[in-house]
Amino acid sequence: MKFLDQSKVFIKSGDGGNGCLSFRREAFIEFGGPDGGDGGRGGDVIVECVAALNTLIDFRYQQHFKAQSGRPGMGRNMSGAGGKDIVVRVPIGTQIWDEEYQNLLLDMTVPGQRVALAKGGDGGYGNARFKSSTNQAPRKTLPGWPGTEFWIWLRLKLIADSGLVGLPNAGKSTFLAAVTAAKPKIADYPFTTLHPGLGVVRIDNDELVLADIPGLIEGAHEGAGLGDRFLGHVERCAAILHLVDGTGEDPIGAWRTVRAELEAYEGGLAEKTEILAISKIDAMRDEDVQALKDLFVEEIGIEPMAVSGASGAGTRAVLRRIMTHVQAARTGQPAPGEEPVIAAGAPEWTP
Ligand SMILES: Nc1nc2c(ncn2[C@@H]2O[C@H](COP(=O)(O)OP(=O)(O)OP(=O)(O)O)[C@@H](O)[C@H]2O)c(=O)[nH]1
Ligand SMILES: [Mg+2]
Repeated sequence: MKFLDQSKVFIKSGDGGNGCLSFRREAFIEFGGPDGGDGGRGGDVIVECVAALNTLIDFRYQQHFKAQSGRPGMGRNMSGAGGKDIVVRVPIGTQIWDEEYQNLLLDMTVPGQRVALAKGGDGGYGNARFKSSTNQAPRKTLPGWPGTEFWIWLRLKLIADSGLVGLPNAGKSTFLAAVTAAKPKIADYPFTTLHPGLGVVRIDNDELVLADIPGLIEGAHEGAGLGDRFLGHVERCAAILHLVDGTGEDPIGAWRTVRAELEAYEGGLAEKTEILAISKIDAMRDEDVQALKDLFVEEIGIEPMAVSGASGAGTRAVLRRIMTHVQAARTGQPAPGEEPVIAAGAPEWTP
């Protein structure tokens, strides 16, 4: 799937309605007068930042956003109705650039943030406005002011919904490659991944952004290996997927090492929901996978899931579980039936 992270969009605010030319004429009323009302204001084009979106994919189907024009004024001093605003909903992290891609107009970073990008034109005056002592019957009205129109670029810097953590060689990049269209470098040596990579996972008609983070090793918070400087990319994640190589020598120790680094990192990562999964299960016997699961339960009180990026086994279940957390985070509700895996009551351990 090709991932769209920028889109060109045409916006136009509503024209103002024309002012009205009208005179009061009623039986038995001797002196009518001008009573043409003003035109209504045109609608604005409003950009709104929405937490429930994470791609610009919708702009592939709609590139034109036009607000409604104001209605003309009417007799009896009635103003025309204002035009309806149109709202362009964009994901968090969307930047809005001018047509030439030279000037950053807006940076949409806070859910609920709303900015009127193009104001609607004002309505024109009706002739009632032009009545004066010297002109009791003005025939002058003003047309509505036109709205503004221009092209903009939307550019989305992806923000990960979930991040992959683990020791080097845990199989993080292989997992990302298995579940997204991303093509990270994969190799049998530590620190293959030098920079975070992102991919979009499509599952059950929804999508989420998954980040592959360079491996952590003991002392990463002090700069060992590639350090923990990339963990900032997962600070806003709804859940962390922690992969532990099931074929490794000491999976429990591997888990502890990475946990210790997450705890030492001061971005609140330790409090995030962690989904723990044993990786590379295609290279393990079923009974060994089960024995390792049991060992995790015994040692740290957590039952891990089991996946293989190589064969795809277990990936769907893991993604579904991540998705429940992502959806919950988007709606602000706790994930159904899910407690954070690292619950407050989890057994103590010393790294
Ligand atoms: N059998 C098997 N091998 C795997 C699996 N996932 C990864 N590997 C192998 O493990 C090695 C490391 O895989 P990567 O995906 O590069 O690991 P990583 O966690 O991204 O490593 P770093 O980027 O160095 O942190 C490679 O040789 C992979 O082929 C798997 O599910 N099954
Ligand atoms: Mg990697």
